Amino acid sequence: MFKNVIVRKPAKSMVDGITSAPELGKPDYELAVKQHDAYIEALKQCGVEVTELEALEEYPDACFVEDDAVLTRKCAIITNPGAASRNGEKEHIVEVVRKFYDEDKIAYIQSPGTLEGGDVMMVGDHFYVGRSARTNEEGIRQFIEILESYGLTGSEVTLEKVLHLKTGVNYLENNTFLVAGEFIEKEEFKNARQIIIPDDEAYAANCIWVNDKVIVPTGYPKVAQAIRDAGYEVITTDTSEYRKLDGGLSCLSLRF
Ligand code: CIR
Repeated sequence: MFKNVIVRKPAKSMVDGITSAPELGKPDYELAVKQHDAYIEALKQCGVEVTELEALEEYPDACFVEDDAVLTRKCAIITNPGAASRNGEKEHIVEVVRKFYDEDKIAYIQSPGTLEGGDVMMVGDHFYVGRSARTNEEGIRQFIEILESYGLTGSEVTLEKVLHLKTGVNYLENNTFLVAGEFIEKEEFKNARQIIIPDDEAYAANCIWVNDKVIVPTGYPKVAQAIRDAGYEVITTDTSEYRKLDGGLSCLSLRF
């Protein structure tokens, strides 16, 4: 169960955030703020306490807080984002992380290692880490070493087609994974209960389980129904403006 969630308000500069899909157009900032408020409401319906951080104008992608830290039940790991324009976000996330974790329980990924939280998927005490354009081998090595020092484990997952691991696979607890595209056939997830994401709803592979409810992006009816059929209560919330920046539901929060 999660008790806390950290989010960061989108900055006006978000319209200049990194995107691989410029054809979707620039995000509408006012709408993004409304969607962020609705996202917080959805989280509150799941019974968590939400800490909302101020926007950081100098970092257009800083609302995607998930990439800046990995918060586990035993320790916090401050990442070293591989995207140059995002790297300094880590200096800001550590301030709030210190409110929840003692300094001796906070570890840091160091250069030349890079790692972004969007590449980390927690499955109980095991953490799958995607090796991506943002997360490198050395970052993964350090990450697993830190996990092991706290009695946790980690393993690398290769990925080819998506930005982050959790762009394509997410864990809904109860041995159940949402899997899209290249992840459907992966050894790691093959023997689990899979909810397969159809290609035309691929963006909705990024849903979040929060205390037995699953938050699903608005506009992906097949995925929402499949998750209901698997026995979960579904809450939908619109993330259209974040999608324009390759961002999904998980990216917008740290849940712990
Ligand atoms: C980026 O490219 O870094 C942002 N525009 C989107 C980050 C999405 N984060 C995530 O998947 N965890």
